[in-house]
Amino acid sequence: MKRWTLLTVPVVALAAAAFRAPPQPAAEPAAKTVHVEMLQQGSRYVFRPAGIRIQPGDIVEFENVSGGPHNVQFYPNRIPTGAREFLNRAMPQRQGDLASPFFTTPHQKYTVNFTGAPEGTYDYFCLPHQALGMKGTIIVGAPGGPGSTINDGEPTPAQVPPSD
Ligand SMILES: [Cu+2]
Repeated sequence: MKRWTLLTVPVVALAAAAFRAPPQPAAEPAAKTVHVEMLQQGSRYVFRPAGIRIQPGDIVEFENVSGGPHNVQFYPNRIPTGAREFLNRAMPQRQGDLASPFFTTPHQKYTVNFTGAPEGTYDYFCLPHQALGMKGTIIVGAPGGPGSTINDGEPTPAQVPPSD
């Protein structure tokens, strides 16, 4: 009987230690890359999907698929507070306020890293095709601010600003 006891005690001690181990902190959700195509569909020019929802830290990758040149340009009055300064730092090779360069190379990609982005709703458009309705919405975290809201993945038509 003594032999069994000697064997059992260390096993019980190990098991107890395992139960006392502090719980692992909840893992941060891994950053993801969300792909948005810029394309021509017949006489229409679209971002597809036109509405996406991401978390701060995610990356949005735009791809010039067809119908270019396209660009990505955010509305200065339809983004969250602080987002203008953020985007003007985060957008590579800007050609102006909140404006990406024009994409002329087929399958050219343009990425915007939303690490540190203010949460809220970001509305944007393609300058060459703005009048044709080429517009999109990115919700970072929770929707908010003066931008539109996503309705079935599309900006609500009533909330799309009139073209100038
Ligand atoms: Cu376009």
